[in-house]
Amino acid sequence: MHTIILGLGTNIGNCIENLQRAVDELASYIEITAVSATYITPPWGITNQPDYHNLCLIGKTKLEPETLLKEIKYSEVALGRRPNVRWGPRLIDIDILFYDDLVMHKERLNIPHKHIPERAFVLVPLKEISPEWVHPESGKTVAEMETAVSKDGIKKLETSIIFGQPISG
Ligand code: A4P
Ligand code: MG
Repeated sequence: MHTIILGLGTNIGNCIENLQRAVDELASYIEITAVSATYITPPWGITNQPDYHNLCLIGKTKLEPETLLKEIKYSEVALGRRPNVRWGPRLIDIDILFYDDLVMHKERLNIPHKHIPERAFVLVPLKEISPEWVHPESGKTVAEMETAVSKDGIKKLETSIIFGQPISG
């Protein structure tokens, strides 16, 4: 089994519901072992768009990286994502942040995800669930990277996303 870390973001519609549905969908092919709290974060990249809700999760999977990306892209569409501009508003965005300690740079798949060290919206939730994870290219831990970024405007929400429990009803 491989250990993977995913980053989820949304800034359209009912963001908590979007994240819960995404986690439920991912649980159909990833064994989720930890989910961070949800954080409200200022938009990065294109700044004139609504704030995001972000979280990170850790999971285990047998899927190879390309197959995992394909599944994730299907999931984004199944959850209702429509094509949009790069870094623009989205119903759900699921990024592969890390895959074991793999380093792989291809046109359609970069692991680790390219912008991790610059993004508080990734590092703040990630530090909560995996502070000692080491970036395989820089050798820095998540906690070290998180200390180096501005956390301005980031707020932790009290509502938790439920995972690893039988769906009732
Ligand atoms: N791709 C390459 N590597 C990966 C990877 N590790 N994981 C390719 C997932 N996808 C990867 O992604 C475009 C293509 O990237 C994919 O088809 C895949 O082949 P996309 O999700 O379709 O497009 P995108 O998300 O608009 O582009 P990109 O460059 O992935 O943007 P990001 O980095 O995902 O940024 N601000 C806040 N506060 N919170 C956010 O969550 N998100 C973004 C999107 C911008 N600003 C944000 C947030
Ligand atoms: Mg993306």
